[in-house]
Amino acid sequence: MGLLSILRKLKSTPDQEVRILLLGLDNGGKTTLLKQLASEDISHITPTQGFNIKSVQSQGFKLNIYVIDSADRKRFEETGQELAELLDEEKLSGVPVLIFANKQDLLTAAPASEIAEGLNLHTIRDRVWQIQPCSALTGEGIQDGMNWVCKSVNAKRK
Ligand SMILES: Nc1nc2c(ncn2[C@@H]2O[C@H](COP(=O)(O)OP(=O)(O)OP(=O)(O)O)[C@@H](O)[C@H]2O)c(=O)[nH]1
Ligand SMILES: [Mg+2]
Repeated sequence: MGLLSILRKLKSTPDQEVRILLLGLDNGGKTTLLKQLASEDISHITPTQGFNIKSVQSQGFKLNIYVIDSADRKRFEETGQELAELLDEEKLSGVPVLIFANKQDLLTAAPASEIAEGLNLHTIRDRVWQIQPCSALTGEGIQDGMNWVCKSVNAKRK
C-alpha cells in the first residue's frame, strides 16, 4: 500500500487532521521508508540535511513513527536515549508511537524482540506503542506497521 492510499484511508473523515512525525537517528532509513511509502525509486538516496519530518494534514490526531537501524548495535544506546527524550516531550505526551525495527534484511540485524528489551519498551505505559520489524529496502513489514497506524487512528476516533 502506498502513502496515498494510507492518506486516503486516514482522510475518510475530512474534518480530522492526522499528523505523523517521523523520527530516528541519521542513517536509520527514514527517507527510504518515505520513498517506499510513496512507491518511489530508492536506489539513489543521499543523507538528509536537518530534520526529516513528514506532517500529514488530514483533527488533532498525532502519531510518531520512530525508525531504528536494527543492524547498528553500536548506536542502540544512543537511539534508546533519543527515543526516551521523544517520549518525554511534553507536546507529544500520550501520542501513540510505532517503532520500526528497520533493516531486518541484513543478517546482522537484531530481532525486534531484542531491541524492545534493550530499549525497555515494556516500561512505556502512558501511550499505545508497537514495534514492527521491517525493511524499508524491500518493503517487508511496512504494510503491517501502517495497518497498525490506521487502526490506532480509527480507535482514537471512536
Ligand atoms: N539493508 C538495508 N539498508 C537500508 C534499509 N533502509 C535504509 N537503508 C540504507 O541505509 C542508508 C540510510 O538510509 P536513509 O533512508 O537515507 O536514512 P535516513 O534515516 O533518511 O538518514 P538521514 O537522512 O541521514 O537522517 C541508505 O544507504 C539506505 O539505502 C533497509 O531496510 N535495509
Ligand atoms: Mg533522510
